Order: sequence, then C-alpha cells, then structure tokens
Amino acid sequence: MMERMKKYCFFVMSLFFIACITQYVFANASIEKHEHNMHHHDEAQRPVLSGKVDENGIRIVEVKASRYKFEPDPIVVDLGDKVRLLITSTDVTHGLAISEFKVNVSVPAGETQIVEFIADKEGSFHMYCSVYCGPGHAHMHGTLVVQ
Ligand SMILES: [Cu+2]
Repeated sequence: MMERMKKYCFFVMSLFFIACITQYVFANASIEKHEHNMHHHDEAQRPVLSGKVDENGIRIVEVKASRYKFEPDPIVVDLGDKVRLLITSTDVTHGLAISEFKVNVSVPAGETQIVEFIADKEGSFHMYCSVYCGPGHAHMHGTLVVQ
C-alpha cells in the first residue's frame, strides 16, 4: 500500500515537473521571438519620409511628373498622415493615380495639380500615369509607401 502511494506521488510530481519545464521553455521561446521581431523592426532600413509636415499637420510632397517617371519615387509617408501631393508636369500632360486611395488626377503640361488623401492603409501601393503621354506611358509607374 505504501509502495503504491509512493509510486503515485512520484508520478504526479513528475508530471508537475514536466509541465513546469514545458511552460518555461515555451515562455522563453516566445520572449526570444518577440525580442527578435522588435530587434528586426528597429534594424530595418526605413526609407526616408517624403516632403514636410506643415503647421496644420499635413504632409506636403512635391511630385514631379515627366516622361516617364515620377519623382520622388517611392513617395514615403507615415501611416495616418494627411497627404497633399503637389504634382507638376514638366513636359506633356500626365496623370497620377493611386487606386487604393481613390487618387486620379490629370496634370497638364507645365501646371501643378493638388490632390489630398489620408494614408490610412499600410503597405506599398502602385502609382501610375493615367493619361496617355507617349510611347513609354504604360511603363510610367511609381510606388507609394505607407509605413
Ligand atoms: Cu502617361
């Protein structure tokens, strides 16, 4: 009888130990993973933000459109920024469209058009010319990065 009690106690204590060790190992693993992610996040080279935030908190970015590119490219903004693009075409009429932010504006040669949107989605978004501007038109792309 005593022997069986001892065995039972040993069995229960073993289970307890195994549970503790498992808990410890998993907890450590998740902390390490978390730290690794944080570290990775800090280390990642973030592109420099485009333009300047004015006194009203609006990020103003001057964009130059010309055959067949946008400058700067990429346009980089912070998540949540109110963005105002001042788009100037230096040669022929171009368009600037970013579908995800319902941006689509036509910019006549030599003129500047203003378009505003709120960068409420994180990620890289396709920016493209939406007005035929010559043989390279289909390749006139850019990227909006919301980080
Ligand atoms: Cu075009």
